[in-house]
Amino acid sequence: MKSFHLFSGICVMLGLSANGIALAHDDKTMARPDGHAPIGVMRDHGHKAGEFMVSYRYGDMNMDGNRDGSSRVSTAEVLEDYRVAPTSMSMKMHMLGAMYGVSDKLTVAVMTGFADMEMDHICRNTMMPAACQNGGAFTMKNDGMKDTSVNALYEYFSDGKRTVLLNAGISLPTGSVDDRKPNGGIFAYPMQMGSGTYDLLPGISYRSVSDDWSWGGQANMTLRLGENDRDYTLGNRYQLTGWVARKIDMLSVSLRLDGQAWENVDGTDRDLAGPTFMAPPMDANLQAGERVDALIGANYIFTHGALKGHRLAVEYGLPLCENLDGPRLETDNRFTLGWQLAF
Ligand SMILES: [Cu+2]
Repeated sequence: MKSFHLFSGICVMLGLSANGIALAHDDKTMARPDGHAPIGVMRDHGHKAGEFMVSYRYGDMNMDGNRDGSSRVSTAEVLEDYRVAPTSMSMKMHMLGAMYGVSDKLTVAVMTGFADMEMDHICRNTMMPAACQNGGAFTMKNDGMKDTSVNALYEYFSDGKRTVLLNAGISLPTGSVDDRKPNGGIFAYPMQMGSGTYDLLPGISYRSVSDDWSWGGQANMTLRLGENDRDYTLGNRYQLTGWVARKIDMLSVSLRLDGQAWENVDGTDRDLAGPTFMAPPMDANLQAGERVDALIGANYIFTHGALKGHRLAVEYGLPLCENLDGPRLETDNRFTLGWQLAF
């Protein structure tokens, strides 16, 4: 549980070296596939004055098996300390975005989404709790609206090839934090839809293009303000990502490293106060973690016919390293499919 700092160095270095490559060198002409970052990256580009863009992303993230620190732990080991162990979780997300160029330098972007989550569990014995009596295994499901972000993206620097974009955003608590299970109990933190707080979203993106190549990087944070009406604050999140893309006509393929770290919950949901917990996700002190993912992606832009101007993109990623204040479910893969249209 506490081998965190040594490991964080490795994770951060992986993240930094990726960004190091990116920091070497934009293109105002968005009309190339890699004029936008890989689809898993948001708030990476601005628009010209008066230009609109709408987007849709489908995201799928799968977690399977538990991890404590950087080591795998078996379900049996989790059940030594808890009556219930999560075994897997899937999250499917539908994300909608709109962007508008207020001026050539300033773009506003609004994003919201809907998520569908499922978590499978196994019980230590089938007597307790009531949900366990059906063979010792059960599935919890929740779905709903996610938090909504409003962002101002400002082009701080551009020489036509290189661009630095600053982001100032706020996340609005449109996602619920008081969803309940069929038995009336409150869902644990990872099964809630939102943060319940207004969160600041500062960030900076860099992008550089050459004839056939482009590369970029982005750093951003989610800083929680105050406490939600369930008496807690989700941990802040920090993200550092860097990518390289190769343009082949109207297609680009990309490789990306994505480092993320998130802190523990501050406070506790008033119905999850402890001191003992039936399952790890209910413990506010077992929420933090960090992960570095490697992702491969492709962007395509249509330049002719009825679909002219439409963009399609995919990205698939696997974790290279992951360290959790566990035991917690580990992430096994993530997938994003997206569509974008500017007009
Ligand atoms: Cu856009």
